[in-house]
Amino acid sequence: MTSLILVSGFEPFGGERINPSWEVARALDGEVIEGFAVKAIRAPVNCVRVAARVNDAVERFRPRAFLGLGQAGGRAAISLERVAINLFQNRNGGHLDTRDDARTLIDGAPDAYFARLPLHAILKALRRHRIPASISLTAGAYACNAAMYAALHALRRKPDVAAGFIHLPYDAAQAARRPASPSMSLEVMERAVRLAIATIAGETAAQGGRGRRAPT
Ligand code: PCA
Repeated sequence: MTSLILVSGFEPFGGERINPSWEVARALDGEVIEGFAVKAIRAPVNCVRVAARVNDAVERFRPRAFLGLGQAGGRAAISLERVAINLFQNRNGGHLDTRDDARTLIDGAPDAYFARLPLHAILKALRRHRIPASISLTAGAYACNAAMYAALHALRRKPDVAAGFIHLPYDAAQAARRPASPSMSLEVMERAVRLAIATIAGETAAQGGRGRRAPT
């Protein structure tokens, strides 16, 4: 029996022509990976709007797992995000500056959620396939964090549904315009996300009936 994994990617932003997260999500759309059928959704780069889009998609598709993808230009490796925070600013960069305009994403909701993904198992699978990867302690406070937070919040009463977020580097063509920036080919990123989904599927199958998913 196939289960559905919802995979979100973002539209291009910041003057880019593509966003590797959407390129990977759409490449995998419809594929069945270890019994998980991929349903890709394309999200807007706006914290409030992406949170609503993710929440609607979780309600509509009732997925067995959620994996958000986003572009983290400047990072050299596939980043497996561990934490999503209930804070947003509609500005990329990660620094809370003197304007201090960060706001609560969902009023009354917890300050943070931890990813509910087998992060260490995914990390091992990626390294075994010689793909640079690491676990990241911040998804920032922009639209990617908002997507991850919204998914974990929407699924808070469904602890057996895996949910989390992966940041991807620039793809090689994007980095050609900034030769000092690290990059990765779309093909390798696609392989990485496929491996992550296979690992999530394996863990979900093993989990079956074992109850609450432990944080990794
Ligand atoms: N990256 C941004 C938002 C959309 C995207 O692909 C982020 O890291 O928040």
